[in-house]
Amino acid sequence: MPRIITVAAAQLGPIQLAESRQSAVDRMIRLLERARIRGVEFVVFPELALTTFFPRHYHEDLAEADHWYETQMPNNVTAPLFAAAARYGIGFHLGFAELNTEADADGVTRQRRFNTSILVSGKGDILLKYRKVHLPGHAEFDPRRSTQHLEKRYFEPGDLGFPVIRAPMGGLSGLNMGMMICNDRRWPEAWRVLGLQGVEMVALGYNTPSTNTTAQGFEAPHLRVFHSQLSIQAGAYQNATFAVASAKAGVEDGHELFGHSIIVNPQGEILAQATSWQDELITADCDLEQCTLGKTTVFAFEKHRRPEAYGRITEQVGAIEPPVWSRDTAMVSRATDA
Ligand code: CDT
Repeated sequence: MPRIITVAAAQLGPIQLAESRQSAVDRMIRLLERARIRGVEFVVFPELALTTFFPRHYHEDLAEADHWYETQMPNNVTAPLFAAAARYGIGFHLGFAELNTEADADGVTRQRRFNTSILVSGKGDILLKYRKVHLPGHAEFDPRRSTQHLEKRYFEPGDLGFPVIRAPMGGLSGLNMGMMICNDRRWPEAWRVLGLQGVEMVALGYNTPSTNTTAQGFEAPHLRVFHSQLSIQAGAYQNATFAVASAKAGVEDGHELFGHSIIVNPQGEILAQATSWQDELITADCDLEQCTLGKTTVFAFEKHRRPEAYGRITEQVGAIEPPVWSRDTAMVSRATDA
């Protein structure tokens, strides 16, 4: 029985500061309607899809930013999106800011803020939640930047790891699905943790500025898209998985996001790519059998991985400079290698 699923990246054009969540949800429902006509079974919406990319706006008092977050999901505003998806039998991925109030072991309530995404089934059930691990940017206002990127102020690093679930999706009784959010795509460790759970489909939302205001001339704008696609294509290939990467695009609050949403196969090839800075649906038929080649040959992890050589990946955060070469260190290194 072939395992084929039709998927879409539902790119969103800009959501301006004053645009309401209700309007963003209406736009997403229109994209779902187009998805239904094209026979799509799973749709990926971007990171922080309900509002403008608010981490570019500085609030001294964190509480002043609380209106950007969702305290429950679904809620009154997003319920129509869940209902539309269930009506059409289409599963979806949605990124949003999560404000969670919880009591710690001592009974003290604490507010926790995460950059979150969820996978929702074609029946409207939340199947899996992920909280962004790799938060880019900075925590304090940076006067040298023309665009602030305050994710480290507004979110704490995700505490759920990189989970994968075997989920019913479209006509398939089970599909191994995982998520990452924006900056995560640049980290091979994130892909490999998903790969080690047999992931077959990675849903990924992003908001990436077209220019890096701290690059000081070392990163031409065309390289920004190149680096995004390089990371997604390499991650998909090296873990033998499909990836559906959906962007926010265009000029939002005066700041440009580069779009270029893509769907990638397990060979690392781009199957579909957005060409506008608007709301745009790109689709592809994904034959999951295409994951088998990589998973059973070059990237048959159980045969070829050598975790005993990868200790630094989990033991160390920053780079540690190597010893300076000398005849003595060369001898030591030969002795250690032997
Ligand atoms: N949203 C997000 O993670 N954006 C980052 C921009 C990094 S520039 C500070 C990205 O990796 O695309």
